[in-house]
Amino acid sequence: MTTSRASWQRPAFAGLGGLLAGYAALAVAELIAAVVRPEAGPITAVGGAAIDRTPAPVKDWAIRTFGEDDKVVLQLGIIAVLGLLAIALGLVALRHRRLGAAGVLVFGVVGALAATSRPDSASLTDGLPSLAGALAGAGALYWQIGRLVPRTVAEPSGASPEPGWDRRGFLLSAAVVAAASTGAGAVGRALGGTRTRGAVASREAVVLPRPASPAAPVPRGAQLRVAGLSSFVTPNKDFYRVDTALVVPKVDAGRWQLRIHGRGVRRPLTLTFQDLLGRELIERDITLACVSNEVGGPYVGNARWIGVRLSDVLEEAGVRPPSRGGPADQLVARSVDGMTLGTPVEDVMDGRDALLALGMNGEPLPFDHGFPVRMVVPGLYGYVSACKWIEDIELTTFDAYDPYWVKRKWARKAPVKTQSRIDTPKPFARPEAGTVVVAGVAWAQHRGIDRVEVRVDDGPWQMADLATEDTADTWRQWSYRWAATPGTHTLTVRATDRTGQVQTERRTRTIPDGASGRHSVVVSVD
Ligand SMILES: Nc1nc2c(c(=O)[nH]1)N[C@H]1C(S)=C(S)[C@@H](COP(=O)(O)O)O[C@H]1N2
Ligand SMILES: [Mo]
Repeated sequence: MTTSRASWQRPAFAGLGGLLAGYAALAVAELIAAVVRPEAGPITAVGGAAIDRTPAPVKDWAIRTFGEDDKVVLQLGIIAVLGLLAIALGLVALRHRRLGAAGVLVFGVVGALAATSRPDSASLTDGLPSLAGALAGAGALYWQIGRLVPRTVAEPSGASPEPGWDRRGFLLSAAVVAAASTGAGAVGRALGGTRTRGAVASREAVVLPRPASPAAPVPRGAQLRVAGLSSFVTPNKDFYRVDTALVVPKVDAGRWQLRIHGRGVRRPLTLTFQDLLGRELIERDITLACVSNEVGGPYVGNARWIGVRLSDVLEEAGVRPPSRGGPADQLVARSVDGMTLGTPVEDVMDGRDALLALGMNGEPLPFDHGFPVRMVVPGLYGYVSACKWIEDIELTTFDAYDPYWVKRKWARKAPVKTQSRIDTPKPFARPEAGTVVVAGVAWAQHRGIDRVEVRVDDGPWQMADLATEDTADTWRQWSYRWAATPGTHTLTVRATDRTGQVQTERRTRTIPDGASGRHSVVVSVD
């Protein structure tokens, strides 16, 4: 009675069994990861390991193509590949049951290696989630496929034995695997939820004290009224996010500590969040920019930060900059997720307002932007200064240590390049002939913007109107009233900083120390 079963059914069921085994593996792995460490889950670990190994040009391409969705795309990609491999292993298992199960284990080992190789991986226990998941997956596969193996049914009549397989048995085992995996996944998520609840509660409990040194109000003239122009202060929800974290670290401020140690540190310090809240706080407007920002790109934003002056803390620890005989020229900041960023000690102690920031635009730092504490240094790209979720500062030298991005071919030192961007009109806009307001932003943090000019096609450079400057550490809006004539035109912008440096025309890639060149926009005037 079982021989008439359509021949496609066994392979189809084997594929389904493979998929469910993969599901079981991931669900059990995530459950164990919720106990061990959320970042040690296989998708996060493999994704993170992939990010660590992605060559800079590919990473740049991904950021360009997928923007801030790059992480979602990566994770969906991993899941899709794992799904296909799981189906394949199901089919292998149909022929060689042990081999299929062993294949699942191999993936477990790969996941475990990825997890323990991450920079934030403190111990071998990070391999546990993948290994446990693989064991569960291998077991689930072996068991389900067992139902698909033909049994030799002895016929009472003595006729030739009829091969049969247990369709109901398979469907039952598949249902059990699916239900158990869903249950494991749900428990894992619930456990993960309690972990993050403490961090969320600690953030909600933060009351930012009044800064001893408040920022002056933003001058009224700093914000031009032009539709389509970036707002002078970037709201937190719109602030760009660039980091390698597939799971945003949720740190409980009550347990957070920052250690300051290393070469030339005469008094090593360990500071709690309360310690920082109790210190003299300063408030500053600082524009942050990413080295991966293309000319005209979106990875730049301006916020009002509250925090402790980093140089105050360093001086208390007995640190002297190289210019005053200090032995350390590099400050390496390390985050809870193992990221390392290296900043020149000279820069953070030269009088600029380098911050250990606790607040952003009037609220505690959002988790995405580094709660509870991050660094912000005016004038330096984020990857050499703006460590989010910071927990350790080590004084060392540039000779002795290369941080994360430098190991990946980015420059050791990276001051922000003078840049400008046209926000409006947008590329390929079709404005009406007549007066068209061209406007945008320009930045040269810590030097300040002195002049912005606009050129139409190959015409002469025309002076744009500058908005009032807030500080030399912030970007500056500009506008230009263009008498637009019908036809297709190219608008180009260039800025000059207060050192007299004109934004170069020379186009470079973002690697190794930031894109240069001028932003232009093509429009056709009706
Ligand atoms: N822990 C950690 N801090 C980090 C990064 C990171 O990947 N991990 N990325 C840096 C980079 S490249 C930039 S440009 C800024 C971006 O800060 P934002 O996401 O708050 O805009 O954070 C910096 N700090
Ligand atoms: Mo960046």
